[in-house]
Amino acid sequence: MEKEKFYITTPIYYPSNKLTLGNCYTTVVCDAIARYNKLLGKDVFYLTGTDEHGQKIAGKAKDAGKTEMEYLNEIIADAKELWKLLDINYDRFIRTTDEDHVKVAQHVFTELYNRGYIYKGSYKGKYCVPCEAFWTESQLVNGKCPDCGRDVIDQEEEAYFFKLSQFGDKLLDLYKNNPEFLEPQSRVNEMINNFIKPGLSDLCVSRTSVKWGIPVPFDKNHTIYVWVDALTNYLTGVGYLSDDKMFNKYWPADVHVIGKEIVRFHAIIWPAMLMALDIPLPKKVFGHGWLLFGGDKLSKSKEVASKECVDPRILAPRYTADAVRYILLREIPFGSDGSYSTEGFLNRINSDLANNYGNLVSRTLSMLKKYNQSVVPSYKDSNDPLDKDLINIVLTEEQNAKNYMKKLDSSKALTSIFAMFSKANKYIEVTEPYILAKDPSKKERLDTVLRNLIETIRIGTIHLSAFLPEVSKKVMDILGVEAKIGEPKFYDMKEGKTLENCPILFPRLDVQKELDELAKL
Ligand code: ME8
Repeated sequence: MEKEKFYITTPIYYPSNKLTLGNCYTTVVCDAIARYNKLLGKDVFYLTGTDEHGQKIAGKAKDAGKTEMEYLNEIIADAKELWKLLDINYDRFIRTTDEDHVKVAQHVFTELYNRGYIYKGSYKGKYCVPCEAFWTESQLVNGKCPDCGRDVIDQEEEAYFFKLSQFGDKLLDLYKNNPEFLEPQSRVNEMINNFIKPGLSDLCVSRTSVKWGIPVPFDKNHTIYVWVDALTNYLTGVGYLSDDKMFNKYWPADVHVIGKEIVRFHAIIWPAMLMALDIPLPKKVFGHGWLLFGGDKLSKSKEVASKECVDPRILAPRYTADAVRYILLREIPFGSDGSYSTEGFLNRINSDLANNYGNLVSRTLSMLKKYNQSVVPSYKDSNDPLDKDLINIVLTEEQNAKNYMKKLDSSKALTSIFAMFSKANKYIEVTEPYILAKDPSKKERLDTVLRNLIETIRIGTIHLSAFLPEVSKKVMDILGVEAKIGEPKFYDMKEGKTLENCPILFPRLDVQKELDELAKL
């Protein structure tokens, strides 16, 4: 039987500077969703990459005394290193300077023009001469250029426009008929009230003043507006124009995961472009909230004012990729904003990873070694309410985790998985295997208790492997189980198998000492 496909994308990030922990957030969330869908047996394609055109990048390269490509290649190399460091398992890293992408962006532009959706007009705006950039009135800061703070002048240039104004009703129908197209629901109201109801204007989609861009193929004085160029990456990434078989398999995307500030590009401009091209629309756009640092959104151009350590290049080697992934996935209720603090991060490592999960695995395996020579024991179906309660919670939370992941909610799914581990730790306290071990007549009961613990670790860890791949792999290797979510089944371990002992998974941290050391870095 052919596997069900699942195509997921992150935004393509601006490589104007090194990527931030904010960019890591979306990439880690998408990685966990991609891995989870693989566990469910789907054929997954995960696309991420970089959005490399525009005046800002050209300016940055110039300031650094480099060509655009030299400047970009360094940042892209760093981004790829970062994704390796965080165990990101993407299928393609797309760059908008890739040859196949340039072709797609040019084809899309020409096709929209041939179909009568793009026309030539003139663009009036506020222009900053030194920055060579147009701004709208609302982008200006105290009437000056938001980038350099200098005066701007009124300027007019010849430009192409996309007939976005024709799509208001079609977009309203789309949101109405497909309530799952844009989530969370609050973003739909934002789009309708802030953009569609006031009336959509035609969109300027070419510039003569921006040189670092993809040329309009039939009018080489113009370059294609960066957002039109950028959005088409989602088509290029799965073989549009280059590999029909691949494109027909993966398109339409199952979900574009993006930050809430770029929802209007994905939920208004992008579907309008696709409708004009007669290409099926993505099934879902999910606009998540922001990771806040001391109340502020972190961005590439802004240093974090507080003394938080927010560099994943420091945090991941020091505390493991899994720990960084965990805090990003767990701390922000999906769809809303959430605050990051280093102290919160370190406390979570201690409470959830070391005390809850790490402790459960190490206690269980050391009891198994001590009381059963590390051999997986048989079990006896009992009517013991303690067993029933444990099994019931594990199977219920497993189903909850699956349901949450269907809604892309890794934060809640992790809460469910960790609820299994907490329950198992409590189960140790109430069943007291260390007391049972003292009485040879209780051997059968001891075996069942140990077996129940191992099965709980097995089930929880398989789910956990989408979120924390490194530590889960260690544990799954010890148990000798495959990373696969099948039909729910509590007893599934091979009896009689000898399990190796487990190294300490997450050492407990001295939070104050770590904070002091991080502050010195
Ligand atoms: O917007 N919290 O690129 P970009 C959560 N090139 N997510 C954050 C975040 C934070 N503090 N900071 C960044 C662009 N992000 C365009 C996209 S797509 C066709 C073109 C994440 O480098 C979040 O996903 O500014 C946000 O939408 C994205 O990075 C912005 O990345």
